Amino acid sequence: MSGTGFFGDTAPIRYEGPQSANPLAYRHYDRDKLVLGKRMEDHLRAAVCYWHSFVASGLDMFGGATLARPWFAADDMAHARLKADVAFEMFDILGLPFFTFHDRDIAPEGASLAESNRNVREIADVFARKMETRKVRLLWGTANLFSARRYMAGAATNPDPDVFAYAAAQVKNAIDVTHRLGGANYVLWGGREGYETLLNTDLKRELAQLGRFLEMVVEYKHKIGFKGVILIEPKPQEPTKHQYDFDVGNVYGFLAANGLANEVKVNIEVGHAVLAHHAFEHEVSLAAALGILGSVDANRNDYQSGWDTDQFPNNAPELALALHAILKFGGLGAGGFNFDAKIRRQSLEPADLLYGHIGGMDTLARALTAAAAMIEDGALDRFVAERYAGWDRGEGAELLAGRRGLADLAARVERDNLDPQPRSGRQEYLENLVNRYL
Ligand code: XUL
Ligand code: CO
Repeated sequence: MSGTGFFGDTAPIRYEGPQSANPLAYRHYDRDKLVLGKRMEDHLRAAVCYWHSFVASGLDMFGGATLARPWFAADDMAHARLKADVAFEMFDILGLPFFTFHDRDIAPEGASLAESNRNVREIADVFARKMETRKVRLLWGTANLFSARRYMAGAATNPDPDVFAYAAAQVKNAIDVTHRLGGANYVLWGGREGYETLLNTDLKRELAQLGRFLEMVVEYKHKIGFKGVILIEPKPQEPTKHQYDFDVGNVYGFLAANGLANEVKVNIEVGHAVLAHHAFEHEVSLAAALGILGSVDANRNDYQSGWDTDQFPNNAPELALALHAILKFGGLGAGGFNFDAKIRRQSLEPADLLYGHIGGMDTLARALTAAAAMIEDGALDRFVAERYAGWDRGEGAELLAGRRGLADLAARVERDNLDPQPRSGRQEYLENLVNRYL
């Protein structure tokens, strides 16, 4: 037993292969294994997230905390340090390459924003020291602009410009800290950037405020030389009735309208896609097509309750289709797979945190392996390429290049008596093909 002793004498989790019955071993996640010429670890760039693992207490809408953690005893700096110690012990045990956090996850709120920001910087110093002797890196940092009462009517989209200013001061500090820790990205999730009712909401103003806020974030990033990617995380609703960053399509429109489509990408969460009535692979494919695919918040939702349940991923077929889209796009670049996932409120033991992450990693590894097989075999991609081949040559290519107009086409169709014959879309054949890789 070493350090805080929270995880007892648990040894670092190792890859033991699919036959292993050891619940504290990876059965599919083999970090050094080459997949399409790249290490599994470098494909997935998995991150442990601070809030679900070290802040969530098991509280739900009907009941209070169920998880007893030694660092819950007081909301002060000493307990924030203890929490950091345990967090890094878990990073060591899991051997995952990244972590993520909100400012409020890591340090207590002070009597003023100056004090709160100072607390965050102090714990970031603790992180920096721990990172000197470890390989673990920061995938992204973010600011919590949704829990405090002051943000109940929004942060950037608040009717009161003082709340906008307060949020800006908090975000500046969070970007500074992310920069200082070498973060690969910075995330903005607008949980309160929306409305409860249009009866009290000036939608046009709020969208303009949100645009200006994002512009300020991008300006500041360049000013300090932060090289990480700015990411927006779409979510349609919850906590508010409607959130402006509804889904990938909405975020793209917002970025394009504000001239920021080349500056900002998206962090796509599986459960949020489900809440927006999209398949996860739809959101990933759309972001890839629009050139804004940034990172992934890996989890799964309970399809029955319809809530944002943030469960650990265990649906390899669902993730395999998204990973196929990601591999076709050329990978996530600076992004990765952050486990925006928490253990259930009856999962009381420290080991439950490990089981959640181990299962999540094995699910991602299985999905990656299946997606790589789809790419290597090439049958799926060949089918689609063949289906659209007409657009690569002759009149199809001329059309896209803008060298034909309505009148040209009308003349040609009538002259040649054109009568296009439909071809099978072969959905069942393709579904069977996908099942061969899983
Ligand atoms: C909330 C959510 C957040 C963001 C970061 O649904 O996903 O935890 O990932 O603020
Ligand atoms: Co998330």
